[in-house]
Amino acid sequence: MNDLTYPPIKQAAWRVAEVEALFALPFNDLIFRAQQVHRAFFDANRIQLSTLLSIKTGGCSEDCGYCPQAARYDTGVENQGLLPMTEVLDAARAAKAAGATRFCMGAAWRGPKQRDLDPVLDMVREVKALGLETCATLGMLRDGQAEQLKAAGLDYYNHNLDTAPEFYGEVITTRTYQDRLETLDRVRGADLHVCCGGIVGMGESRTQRAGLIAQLGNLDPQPESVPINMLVRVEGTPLEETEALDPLEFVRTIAVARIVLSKSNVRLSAGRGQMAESVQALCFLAGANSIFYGEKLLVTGNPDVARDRALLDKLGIKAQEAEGSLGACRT
Ligand code: SAM
Ligand code: DTB
Ligand code: SF4
Repeated sequence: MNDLTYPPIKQAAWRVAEVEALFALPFNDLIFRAQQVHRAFFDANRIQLSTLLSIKTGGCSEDCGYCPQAARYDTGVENQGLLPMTEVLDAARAAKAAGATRFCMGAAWRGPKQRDLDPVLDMVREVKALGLETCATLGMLRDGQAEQLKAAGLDYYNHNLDTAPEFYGEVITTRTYQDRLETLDRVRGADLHVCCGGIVGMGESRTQRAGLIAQLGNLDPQPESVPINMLVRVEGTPLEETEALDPLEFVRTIAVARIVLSKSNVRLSAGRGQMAESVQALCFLAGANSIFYGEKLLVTGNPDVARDRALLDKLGIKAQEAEGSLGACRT
């Protein structure tokens, strides 16, 4: 059994039952433990800001039940081919000027073909040259592709496990859990930083939320960055009518992620647009130390920059600055 007290001593793999035991703690005890872990590894009043840009939108062949960009669901998303370099660089410059330290380029692909990857490599080079950390999320990678991204200057690759293995088949059938693990292996093998998390509020059970976090915690090494997304329920997707997750259960999920993934940046990701500021503040208290920053996620909305700045000011939270931002999660 893992020691649930401070300091966290983790020798063996996380078992789902251990992670569930964290979820079952009284709320105040859970948050207290998450704060202790958070403060052992991070400045508790500093967060990292990542800005997303959809560089290729819609028309995706996959069937991810949450996703507005899957071609098979009628969600009103307008398909758009790969953006020209100038638009990507304008967005990256604006993100940097607004205070983001990382720029994440997302593409609605099952995975990139070589002819898709070549222009993305150029984008990575140019965005990196602006002095931003670079991240890409392009779907499944084949042998050699992660190395090409690394050589172009990519810092992070985002590829999510999304949910527990036991619930996964209810949400996605066009790629397996194992496919995802293999892409993560390729990313790690190319010495890229791994950004890997999931989505909650898709109708999974608490045990399955614990299952997702156990999976993430047992990646070896653990991912440097862990996005925890609250499902954005988009009209036309199979998950549009899913019952909303209790916000306090979301806060618990963040706290458990913080305890299990003690040295990772835990990102309070999609869903902030629909989330009360008080709930976001509880997420920061529970150990979230990163957000998506900027008016848009990929195709859905996110709080605007002025609103986020005001919230951070109210909480006395400072944005991480560009230099040294990799250090905090590489200890
Ligand atoms: N197409 C690539 C892939 O799926 O690997 C990369 C982009 S995809 C949109 C990146 C991630 O966004 C998904 O793995 C999922 O975790 C998250 N996501 C997509 N739609 C979402 C939604 N409606 N609510 C919350 N998260 C979502
Ligand atoms: C992640 O975990 N969340 C981001 C990013 N990685 C690519 C995407 C969230 C997407 C939310 C719905 C949308 O706008 O498409
Ligand atoms: Fe395609 Fe990615 Fe959306 Fe799945 S999550 S449908 S792979 S864009």
